[in-house]
Amino acid sequence: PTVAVIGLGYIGLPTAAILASTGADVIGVDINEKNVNVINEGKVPFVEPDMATTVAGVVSQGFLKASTKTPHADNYIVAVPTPFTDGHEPDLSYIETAGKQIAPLLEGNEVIILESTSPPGATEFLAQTVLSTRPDLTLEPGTAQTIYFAHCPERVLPGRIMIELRTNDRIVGTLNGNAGERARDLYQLFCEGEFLMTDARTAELSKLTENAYRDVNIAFANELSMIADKLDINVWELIDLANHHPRVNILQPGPGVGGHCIAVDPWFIVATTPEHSSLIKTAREVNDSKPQFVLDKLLPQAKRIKDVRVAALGLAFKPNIDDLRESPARRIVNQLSDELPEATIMAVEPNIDKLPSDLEVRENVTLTELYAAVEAADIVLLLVDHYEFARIDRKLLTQKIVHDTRGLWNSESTT
Ligand code: SAJ
Repeated sequence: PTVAVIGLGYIGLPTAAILASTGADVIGVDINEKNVNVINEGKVPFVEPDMATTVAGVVSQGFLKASTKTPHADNYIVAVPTPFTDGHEPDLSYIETAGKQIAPLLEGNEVIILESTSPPGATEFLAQTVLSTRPDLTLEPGTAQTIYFAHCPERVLPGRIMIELRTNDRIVGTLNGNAGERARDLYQLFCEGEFLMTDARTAELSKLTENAYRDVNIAFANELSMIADKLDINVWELIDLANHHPRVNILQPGPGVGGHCIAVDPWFIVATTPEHSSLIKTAREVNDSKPQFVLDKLLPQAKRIKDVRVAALGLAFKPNIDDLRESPARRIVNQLSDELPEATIMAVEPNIDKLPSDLEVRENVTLTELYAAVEAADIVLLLVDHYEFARIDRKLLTQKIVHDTRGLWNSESTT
């Protein structure tokens, strides 16, 4: 089959590469010319375990090509961003642009699969965008002018994408005709998981439901951490005790929720049905309030120390990755820098070798090696539970004010 994958980001590129590795003829399309060139050289623009070797292989064999121009293909996979606006409303403009790019190329009988995490109704919106540009085409199944639309949300975990693309079960939602079956046939080339067939709208909401479920559960843990702090109780011990109950399984509190999925997707449900989404909305607000809670605990102590030195351990949004998107740790370090202009803030992030631009411009923030930072610090603020931090010599932490937001050093933890 010929496949065009629109959007070569964290999902589009691994999907394009894995499809190409089955022998499918894949063209990956992206507006970022630099990334397109990098991929055509057989290299990768971001780190994901095992992806680089797959991309190098399929590019050298000619199964994967990248381009800034959308080609004609029998199958289109749309994996573009679906951000939200300042008012927490979904922004479907990238989906709209993709639809307008594809529409003029269609001949009839193509399958268009929306993979981007989307609010309910987005697959239909993509279909309407295509049809409004091409009124000669139709959703009515079985004609020579029919275009088939399906929603097939990805559910892979960053850091395990190449494995989970093969092994996860896959939800496939049909908008019209046998679109779902045709999408399934394509994904079956590489996916060994079970295929769960439904309609497009249910598929859209199921993906959002999974991430909202996790967000609500993390919010419960985060709320408990604030309650426990007020009562001078160790929240890690508290959760461990409660989790011994056979039907209780509380997640771990932290400095907030980051990444580009769990901190975003629940808002799509809230925006669609605000009158019935109070729990989901409150969970988002609880998780979003956690960075400020960490700062409110830390700042009064820091302000009492002259020329205070803070070691901020971790900038990524979760352990053992280099992804700083929507990271609460990064937000906290930025705000610390604002609130403590006289302080020295030593950021430690073993997975990057250069600070992101928002931190690099700050004079009081440096990227520092772990031991040097901890040794020099008055305050040690643990923000990400990277495995390098777990192994640190505890003796170094005595005499320091320690804020362990992840419970990594459990007994010393505060927030
Ligand atoms: N976190 C906590 N406490 C916990 C678990 C996580 O504070 O007990 C925080 C993490 O530190 C991080 C955030 O939550 O800041 C999200 O991390 P995560 O590992 O829960 O999830 P993501 O964002 O990497 O990936 C999620 C996954 N969804 C679910 O587990 C339901 C993944 O399967 C999805 O494919 C992905 O979102 C996505 O793309 O939607």
